[in-house]
Amino acid sequence: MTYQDILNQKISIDQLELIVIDLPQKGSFKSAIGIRKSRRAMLVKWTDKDGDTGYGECSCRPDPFYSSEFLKAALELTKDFIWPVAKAAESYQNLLDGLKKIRGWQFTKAAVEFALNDLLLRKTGKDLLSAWPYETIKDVPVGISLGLQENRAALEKAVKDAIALGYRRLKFKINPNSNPADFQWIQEQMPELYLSFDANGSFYEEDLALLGSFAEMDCMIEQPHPPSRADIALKGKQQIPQLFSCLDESVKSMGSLHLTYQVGLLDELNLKPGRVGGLKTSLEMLEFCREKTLPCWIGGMFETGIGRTANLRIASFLPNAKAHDLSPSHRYFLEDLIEDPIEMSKDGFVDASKLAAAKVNEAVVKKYEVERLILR
Ligand code: OSB
Ligand code: MG
Repeated sequence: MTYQDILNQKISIDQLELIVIDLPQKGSFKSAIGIRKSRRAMLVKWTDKDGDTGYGECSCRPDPFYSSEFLKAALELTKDFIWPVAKAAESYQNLLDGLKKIRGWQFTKAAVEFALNDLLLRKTGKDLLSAWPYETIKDVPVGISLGLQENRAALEKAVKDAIALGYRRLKFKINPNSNPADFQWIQEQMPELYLSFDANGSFYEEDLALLGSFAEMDCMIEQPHPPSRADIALKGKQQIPQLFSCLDESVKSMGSLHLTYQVGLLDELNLKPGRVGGLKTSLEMLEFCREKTLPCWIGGMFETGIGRTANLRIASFLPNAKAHDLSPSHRYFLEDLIEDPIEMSKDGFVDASKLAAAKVNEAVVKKYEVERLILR
């Protein structure tokens, strides 16, 4: 089956289950967005007329502080606007055409597309990814995203622990209260470690001087400015020529990918398949990055094993990525929702050759379930 065949084959739907889970985290995580202690997410379970099933994970946050999309509203949107589209869809392509009419709501639309793709993979052994005509790599390199730390000692400990665990890249959350001097020792002691920062859009015009001090460190800075403030981003690029900017929140669609690249704001792409609206768009973005030789890697939103598995499979199509924000299950959770938790080797790789459809542990899902809506 070719890629096109997958998009065109006949599909059906009997019911769509929206399952809200609240998965406890091992510890809290602080960024410019806020503090997080558990992972609240919506799982989408698609059951077709033969009783075959597939899962997708909606990885938007419970609040509108990363993007405008938030969990409660994702449920409403799915119930009122996605369900009718899914019910009427006769093919994968049909579903995408229907979803296209819904403006925004990328994470929510993506969850439904991923559920269908997962169903096809389980049912036929073929999905959009296995039909994607490019080579994959076996060992996917993994990086860690480290939250804002209370003080220098905590930061030192976080760095040492992450290095000891084998992570291939360390990404530090920063905000305008962060001090570049707190990070300089890392570069001095470990010159081979490439420094990355993530500001989650927290730097405004009055913070450009501080951003400049960070940029001087020869590092990558993810999403320096709010996604709605291209004006500040353009100024920042003008005033800080050495700024190497990786975009996350700003790239929500093919259109914003083209635009940010064209105007010179995009030096590297953090591709979150949910944020850009789904799997097919993600693959189009990989194609774009390949053509432009634009560095690209897969980002994370603290996904459970369901979302991580799908994201890892996409990451295996990026042979040149330094590392992805795809840390193993035990990094955030005491217990994951899948049968075989994602493991990372001592030198920071996840074996992607064995990845297929995630085996969902329904008992664990039940344990952490807080709400279930059945649409039929
Ligand atoms: O900005 O990359 C981000 C998590 C939630 C929301 C935004 C971001 C993140 C992360 C976590 O950095 C990365 C991960 O899932 O390991
Ligand atoms: Mg980010």
